Amino acid sequence: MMTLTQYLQSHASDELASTLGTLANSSIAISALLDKGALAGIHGEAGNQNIQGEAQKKLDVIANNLLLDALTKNPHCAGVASEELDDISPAHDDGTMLVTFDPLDGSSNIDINMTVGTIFSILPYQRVGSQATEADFLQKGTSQLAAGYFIYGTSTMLAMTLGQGVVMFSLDPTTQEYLRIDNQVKIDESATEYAINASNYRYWLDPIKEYINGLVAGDMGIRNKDYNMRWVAAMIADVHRILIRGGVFMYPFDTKIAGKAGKLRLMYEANPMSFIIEQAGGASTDGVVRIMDIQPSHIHQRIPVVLGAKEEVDYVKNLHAKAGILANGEMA
Ligand code: AFP
Repeated sequence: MMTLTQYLQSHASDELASTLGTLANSSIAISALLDKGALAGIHGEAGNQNIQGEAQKKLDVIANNLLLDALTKNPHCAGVASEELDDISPAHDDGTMLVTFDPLDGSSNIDINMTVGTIFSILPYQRVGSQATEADFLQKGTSQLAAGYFIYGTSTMLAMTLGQGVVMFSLDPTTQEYLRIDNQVKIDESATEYAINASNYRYWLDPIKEYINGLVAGDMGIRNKDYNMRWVAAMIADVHRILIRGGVFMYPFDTKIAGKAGKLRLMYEANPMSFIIEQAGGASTDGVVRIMDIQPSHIHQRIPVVLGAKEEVDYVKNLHAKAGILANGEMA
């Protein structure tokens, strides 16, 4: 079986391969800590809040520091931005890569022994020779050189794209090496499974209410077929399920918290996952426009997300268009 190192040697530039290698090594360390669990003292709160105002779990902080430390030591890395840190961290002025990451997506799952993961996105650095600033990171998702996630589930896996399809690896616990298990991950255009946090129903806009009403009605409603529902509360796990057996995932615009356009972060969650999903044949939108075409306005920007099976994503987009929604919930 092909190892990740062998794959990167033949598919990526030296700089990209080295950056991805650093991410992979950090993921192996995070995976080992998760395996030890309570015995490694990683459960519970760290006692701080991140920039998003969310309580940080101990392992959030540990994983963040591990990645930050390893990436800023990599000479190819010009700067790093983490979901957990207020500001970006400049690294090597001569580096050619910028890395954004969510060190532990789904961190509320740690204490209940359920799936979490690390999401990453690699962007080109355009001002080699100068110190990286936040503005350098504000590139559209279409600029990504690579994106992916490490999922710490019943086994540790990596799903990744370099812009030529999606490839999946599994961590061999004996050799501590990632081995390729799938070279052509594909998502069906149609779906019978959806993922949404339905407790937010009363805060959604009408097109999402109408869409979910149709799915819940199953073969007695407008969609004329039954749908199943799953919600792991870790985007990483919901996206992984979609890559394996299809479906659609949503964290749509809601009015729960004034001024917040959805919950998920454009640079750490939405863009990397959109790159993966599109490269596997799926689609991704904020309800109105393609997520990877959105010009980021700031590093911690939030965005509504609907991604997965193309037919379902198009259906949701049509409902938004019919209702005259222009962008992020604005009415025509
Ligand atoms: P945490 O990393 O703070 O647990 O958030 C995970 C997440 O951003 C995303 O991975 C989930 O899909 C979503 O939040 C779950 O949100 P709800 O708790 O509102 O269901």
